[in-house]
Amino acid sequence: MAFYITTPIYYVNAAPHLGHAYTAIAADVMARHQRQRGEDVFFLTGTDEHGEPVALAAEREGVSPQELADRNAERFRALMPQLDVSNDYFIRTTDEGHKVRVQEILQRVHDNGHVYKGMYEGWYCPRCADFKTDAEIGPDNTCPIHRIPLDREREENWFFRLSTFQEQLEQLYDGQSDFVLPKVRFNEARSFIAGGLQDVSLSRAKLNWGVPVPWDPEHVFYVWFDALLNYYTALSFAHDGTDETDKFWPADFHVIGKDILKFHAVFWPAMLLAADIPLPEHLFIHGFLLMKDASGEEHKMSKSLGNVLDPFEVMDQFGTDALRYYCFREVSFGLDGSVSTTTFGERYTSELANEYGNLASRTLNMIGRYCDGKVPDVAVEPQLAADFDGLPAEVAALLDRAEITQALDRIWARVRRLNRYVEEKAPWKLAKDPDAAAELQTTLRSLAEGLRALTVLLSPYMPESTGKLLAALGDERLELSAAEFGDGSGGGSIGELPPLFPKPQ
Ligand code: ME8
Repeated sequence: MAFYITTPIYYVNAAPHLGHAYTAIAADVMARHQRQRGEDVFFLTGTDEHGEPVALAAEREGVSPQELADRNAERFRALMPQLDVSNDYFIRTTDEGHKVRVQEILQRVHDNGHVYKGMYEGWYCPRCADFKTDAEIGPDNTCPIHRIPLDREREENWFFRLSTFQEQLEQLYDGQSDFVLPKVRFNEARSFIAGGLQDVSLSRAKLNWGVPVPWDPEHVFYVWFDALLNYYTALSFAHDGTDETDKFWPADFHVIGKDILKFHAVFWPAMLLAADIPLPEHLFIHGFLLMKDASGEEHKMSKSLGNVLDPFEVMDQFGTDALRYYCFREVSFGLDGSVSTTTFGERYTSELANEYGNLASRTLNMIGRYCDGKVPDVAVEPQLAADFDGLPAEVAALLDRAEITQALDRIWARVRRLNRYVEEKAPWKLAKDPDAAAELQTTLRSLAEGLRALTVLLSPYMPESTGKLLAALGDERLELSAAEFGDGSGGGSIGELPPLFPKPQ
């Protein structure tokens, strides 16, 4: 079965920050989990390079938009392997293959009668590239996201007849309650539609940094339609010479932040309907990572507000896996939540180093010391097995709804369960009692098995450290079925385990 997942494509107006890394890691956890289930996964990320956000930033820096795009796209592309993000392709909207497909599809939308020329007048945020509706305008005509004054725009544009899709979109939402997840965002999109849809600009006459409109080359396409189409166009040219659209479309999940809900939950399905293209299965809309600014107030982390946690610095200090773990443990995926270097350090020490890292090293040390480095070939403890029963299926069901934090919490509860088991059994005491030899063997076999089973489930979250631990446990299978407690066998030799979460530099 094919599974197709995407992140937003990021603006190349500035360098990446933790907010961008966050969505990429989330989609990566889901992609890796689906691969564990044997799905044929296509995972797409990339950069959004046209439109005002990029043209204006280039002007400020005194370089051409293409130069700025080339420089910053490289930084986003390089970020992915550093985050251990396993994307199958990295699309840039300046890719020739993308531009050609955008023109083809939007020409079809035009030919299908969904386009007309008209005059736009209203408020516009050049950073969001968004024509704001009345309900989306902050105090004194400012952008509530970027906190900058909105521009009053008046220009002749090509319009997309969004209003004519009102009923079809209502039917979509009424018929598919998990089209947008979580529920709170579904309701937000549904009420935006119920509020009445107005036609939206499809082209800009004022700008030349974009994909030219084939039937009116003085215009370029409004950047949002060019950008949204990346999810569809990439499949036609990502794998040189093979068009994989039929194999992977419709997408299973678009994972995005709540700032771009309207474009994805309203404009995008309408545009696809207009182009006779099937709709994606699900959108998952996550919240914002917040961080205190210089005055101690909490805001959305964003480059323009200057309150960003630099993912590169964090990874240098604590490692990539720690960053991947922290993002989803600290902030419940879907909600807004605050991050800080203080809570990062705390979780690193108390959870990763103490609860998980120490559990692993203690278990392996005891097997080394008391069992000659071999996992005892005896049956597992039934009581402990019962506490793991159904866990892989539970994790899979949660991740099917992109509930990344809840799935991680379930797994972590088993990390804690194993720690309690060690304390209950106190194998170092059993080792001193010749009558307890069998109990010691059962204990260490069960600990090794529990650790192995939950480590298979943790591997999409922390691919590097889990890989090292599974290698040391002598069983590197990653498929989901291998995550059943009891699926591993005793008798194998354990290997060296390097410190998984050493004291930070
Ligand atoms: O909007 N917390 O690009 P963008 C959580 N090019 N996520 C955050 C975040 C934060 N503080 N800051 C950014 C665009 N993000 C368009 C998208 S898609 C067809 C076009 C993440 O560079 C989050 O995923 O502004 C958000 O939706 C995205 O970055 C916005 O990235």
